[in-house]
Amino acid sequence: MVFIRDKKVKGHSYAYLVRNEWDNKNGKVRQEIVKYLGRSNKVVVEDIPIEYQKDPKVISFIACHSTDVEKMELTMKEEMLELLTRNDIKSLVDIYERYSQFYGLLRFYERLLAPVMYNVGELWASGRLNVATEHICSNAAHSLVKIINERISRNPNKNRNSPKILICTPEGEYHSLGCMVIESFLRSKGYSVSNIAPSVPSDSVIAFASKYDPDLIMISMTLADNIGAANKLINRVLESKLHVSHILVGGIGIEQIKTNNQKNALRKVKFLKGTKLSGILPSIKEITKSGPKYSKVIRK
Ligand code: B12
Repeated sequence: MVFIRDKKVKGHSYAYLVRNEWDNKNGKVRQEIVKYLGRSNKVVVEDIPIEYQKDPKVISFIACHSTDVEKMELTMKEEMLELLTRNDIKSLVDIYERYSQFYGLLRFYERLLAPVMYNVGELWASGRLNVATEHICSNAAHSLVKIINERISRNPNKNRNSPKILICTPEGEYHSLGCMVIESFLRSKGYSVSNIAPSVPSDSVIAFASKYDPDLIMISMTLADNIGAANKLINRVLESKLHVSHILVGGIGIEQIKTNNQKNALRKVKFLKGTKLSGILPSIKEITKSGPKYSKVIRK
């Protein structure tokens, strides 16, 4: 068993990788220094001998002390890509647990899972990853987020004053991981969320929403080509008798699209360009800040 000892000298912390060895002669545990690692806040995974790099005690020490977290994240992203291609869900959950216990769920999605999936897309687009392996990666990522969501549902953190949210994609849009990730994060914050992605015809969205009665609808668009379907859905929601106060549209597919902000503001539609996961909660809070009971637009 190894651990990292933190030794203070003249106000500075220095780290030593230490191994516990059983000493048969003395009948007790002996501590042996494996490696001097230098200043504690500068220790990175690469400083650790390879056989100990995945040790939870080592990872947590680096996470707590290192100012060079980016290097650790880089290593974790490489590891995740490899695990996704092998569909190794157990090890992916392990990385999620190791990372999120220090940095939280939001950062896990934003700094590890999403960038790794974007990388999968680039590797596929440049012919360095075949379609089958891309699909394996996507399926494995979905399985991981499903497990995380099940864990969140077991420890609900319901906030009765928060708006009810419906997440969907326009018809023809099959990218659904972004929706699952948003669902996961909002649920962890106590929101009541229904995620009906991917690709639901507008009529079915309206039919479902009439029963669920959401305060907000979030539309996720990954392919710019789906703007027609997204507009159709927006118009159908606005024409319906749904009590929806706002429709938020986001996802990488809206980046290149020209939007008429004035017209959209009147229609209570917001295109949130460049909004990552961390920007979603502030956006929701901004439009619902008028009070906890949160005024709905009632259309007759
Ligand atoms: C997995 C994947 C697939 C899977 C999807 C499976 C599934 N059930 O989701 C499959 C294999 C089906 C697929 C198919 C296709 N794909 Co694809 N796919 C991807 C890939 C690799 C990852 C997507 C992903 O999971 N991202 C991770 C999530 C977490 O990120 P996200 O979706 O962006 O969501 C975040 C933010 O955008 C934001 N957000 C999202 N929605 C919303 C909504 C609101 C309101 C807000 C505020 C914020 C917000 O928050 C989210 C969380 O952080 C991407 C690569 C990429 N760059 O995204 C390519 C990619 C999107 N696909 C691409 C293409 C071309 C296709 C196909 C056309 C390929 C083909 N020829 O068949 C088809 C189209 C299918 C369809 N009609 O939808 C291209 C799109 C290029 C473009 N610019 O148009 C990409 C970019 C790959 C590439 N580099 O070329 N794909």
